[in-house]
Amino acid sequence: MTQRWRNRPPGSNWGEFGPDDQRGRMNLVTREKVLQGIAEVKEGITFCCSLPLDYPGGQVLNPRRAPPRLAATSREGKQFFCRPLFEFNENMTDVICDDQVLMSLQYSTQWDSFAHVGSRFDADGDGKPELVFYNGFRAGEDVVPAAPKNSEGWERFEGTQAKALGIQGLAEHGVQGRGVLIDLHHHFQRQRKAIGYDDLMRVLEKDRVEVGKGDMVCLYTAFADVLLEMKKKPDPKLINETCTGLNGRDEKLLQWITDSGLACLLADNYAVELIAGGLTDPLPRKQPWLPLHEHCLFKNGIHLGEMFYLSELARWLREHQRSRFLLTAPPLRLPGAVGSPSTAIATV
Ligand code: UVW
Repeated sequence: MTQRWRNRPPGSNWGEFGPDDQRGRMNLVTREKVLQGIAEVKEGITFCCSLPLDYPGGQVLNPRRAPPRLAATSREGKQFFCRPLFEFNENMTDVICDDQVLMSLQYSTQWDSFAHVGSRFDADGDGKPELVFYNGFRAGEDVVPAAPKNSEGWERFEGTQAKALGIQGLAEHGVQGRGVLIDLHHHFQRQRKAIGYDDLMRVLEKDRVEVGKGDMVCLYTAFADVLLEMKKKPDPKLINETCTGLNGRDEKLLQWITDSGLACLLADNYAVELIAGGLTDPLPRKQPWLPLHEHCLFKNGIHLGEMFYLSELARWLREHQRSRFLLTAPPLRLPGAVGSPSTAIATV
């Protein structure tokens, strides 16, 4: 079977960019779109769109994800940090620091690859659901868990591999093109509100924002400001009661995402969408916990970016009555990884 599915999920674009496609809607970020992004550079001002990667702080926002831990590399049992090379050779004047990091790749400002969220879906049409990802790539074959080791440490689940759909595909495509910012914060301030199609259309109309095919759409909600204000000690109550996110259960909104032709969707909030309820809360019928993730990552190959830092960019754009800019937001080219930090830059 060259095609890895017989059934494609309703509302999906599987196969539209080819049976083996792993780039999804980033295929729409063409040379023309890069040039359109560059044409938005008029002032030469750059904005760093990443949080410091040790934010949000602690493990309150997501108990699975731990903050970065830095350590020195070592040689002959001694750390290679502020290490004078005269210890090796009395004629050498160099002093060297080398470090390493242990962190969740999705701890802070980060991209989700299509291997991040799949679905139990009957892709081969045999009446039984499989664990599948975008374009029919399979859990266990293409996106492979670790073989657990007999250890209590970090290495217990070492060796996961997104052989397909990993984040390096996004890095190799190059995340550079025209960014369009939608300033939800200006209209809803820090209200906890799930933004549906009607809300979004009103904002686009009032702010005269147009989203074109192949644009990279950024949502500013001020959630990253709230995180920064909490100085790495996030208040568990406040983080669940503040700022907007998209309403992933609004079918009209999902259809707009499909029809707009946007290439990827990123926000300064936790999950782009507002997550309703916890993992173990009862649900009335079979449905995704993360419906926007399902629509974007699983069905339509639209990368999601989360906890980007957009505050200064949003302020500048509003002051100058603009919404477009050049966005350069590469993830790490780390083979096999599911997510990645991004030290993104917006240039106006
Ligand atoms: C979750 O697991 C909630 O994923 P994300 O960080 O993509 O929102």
